[in-house]
Amino acid sequence: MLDKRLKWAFLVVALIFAGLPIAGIILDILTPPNIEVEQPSSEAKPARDTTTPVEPVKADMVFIPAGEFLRGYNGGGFDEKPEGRVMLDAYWIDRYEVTYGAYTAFVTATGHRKPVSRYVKHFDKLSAPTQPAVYVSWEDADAYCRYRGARLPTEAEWEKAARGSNGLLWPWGNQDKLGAANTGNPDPYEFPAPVASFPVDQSPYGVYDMAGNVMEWAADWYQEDAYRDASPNPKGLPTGSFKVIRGASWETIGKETRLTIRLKMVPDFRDTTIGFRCARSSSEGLHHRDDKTS
Ligand SMILES: [Ca+2]
Ligand SMILES: [Ca+2]
Repeated sequence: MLDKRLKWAFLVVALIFAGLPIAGIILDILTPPNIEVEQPSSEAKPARDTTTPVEPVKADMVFIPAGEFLRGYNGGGFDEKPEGRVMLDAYWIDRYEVTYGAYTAFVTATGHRKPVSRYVKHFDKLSAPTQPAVYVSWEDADAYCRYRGARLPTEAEWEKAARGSNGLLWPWGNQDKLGAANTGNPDPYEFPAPVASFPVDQSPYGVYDMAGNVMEWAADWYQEDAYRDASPNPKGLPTGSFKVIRGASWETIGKETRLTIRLKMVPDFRDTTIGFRCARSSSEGLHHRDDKTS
């Protein structure tokens, strides 16, 4: 009797095992196609790394020590004469032209007017975050620098930062060099280049794009015979009709790109060839690295 039950039990088990592969095939058909369900991870990453700034060019300022520099050029135009040594206190100046990215952040934060109008052509070629801000009036530039706790450089500060203390005519020396700065002469950029794209256009103090890229507003009212007065820390007249513009631009054609050339423009003028950088007196907040040890 027991023997018979064992035989039955064995038969049932054998039938079950034999049926498994068939059941597997049937189940396989009934199972929907392979769909991977994303498992929530405890180490989920944010969509964007918020610690990385969108603006890749930092507001880096260069320290210009106190001392004399050679201002003007006797071989130049009437307003570049006479050349002479002028004393300046220490100051800081932006290593780069103010970028479109930095200026846009200022516009967003303050509601200041945008650097564009229906008269601006090729805006898409002028508005990358690392390109210099253009189409800014003197007042716009002044407002941006104040927002940053800085100010526009005086004409003398701009000139010393560009030429060094011994009066170079270009940041790299006393001879013009085609393609060394972004001008309208042959070079790889038809429009403003991202700041510091021309390593040769770097002054003895390491300030970029003083020869080219965009022309730059200075703080002073333009005065034709300003260089006759060799007083220290010149700031120009208290009022006037035109503000000073220095340096050449991506549209400047020909040899008139030397650093001593002085231009003037009404302060509310805006153009895609004009940008700016900011400065700050050494007593206005920042301290030179060496000051820490003294
Ligand atoms: Ca060019
Ligand atoms: Ca420039």
